Amino acid sequence: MAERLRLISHKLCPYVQRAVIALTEKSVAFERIDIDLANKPDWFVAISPLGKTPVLQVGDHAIFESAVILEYLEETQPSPLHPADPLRRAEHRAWIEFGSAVLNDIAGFYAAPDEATFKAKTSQLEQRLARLEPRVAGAPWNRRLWNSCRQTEACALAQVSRGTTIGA
Ligand SMILES: N[C@@H](CCC(=O)N[C@@H](CS)C(=O)NCC(=O)O)C(=O)O
Repeated sequence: MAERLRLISHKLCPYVQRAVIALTEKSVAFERIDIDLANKPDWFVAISPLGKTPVLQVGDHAIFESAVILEYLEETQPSPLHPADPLRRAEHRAWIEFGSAVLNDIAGFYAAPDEATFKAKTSQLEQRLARLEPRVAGAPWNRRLWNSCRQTEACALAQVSRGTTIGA
């Protein structure tokens, strides 16, 4: 019998969303448990070496790091998300790594302690998104998604420029 999957999550964590998207695309049943990262439960600290979400519990095993969780799901669940061709698969993996860098940039952007850092992070993020845009422009599913991401980014920028994030 297949092991039950539990995704230890935080409601706002974008790394969790990666795992949720993969599980949803593969139509895999899972239980989601949202925790408070500002007050991490002891059981979570015990299973999460880096103290970060997501963690995927598979029976008695705990898999941490979102990209590793994605690889595990790809190897064990139906409906492959990677292409079969090794070269294209390598490209996918490389862009997943790029996605990790973008998520880290976004975290630095939200957490910028001062205006100079905020400007530097904004510029870095814009450069990353400019690099990404041609890769996603032609794909059938993602024009709407991309537009919504740009809107989210614009909202975040507007929010921060109003001073509701920095120093809040
Ligand atoms: N490299 C990790 C990053 C995960 C991460 O940064 N998660 C954040 C929430 S979005 C977290 O748990 N932060 C809590 C902390 O660092 O104490 C991954 O890809 O899973």
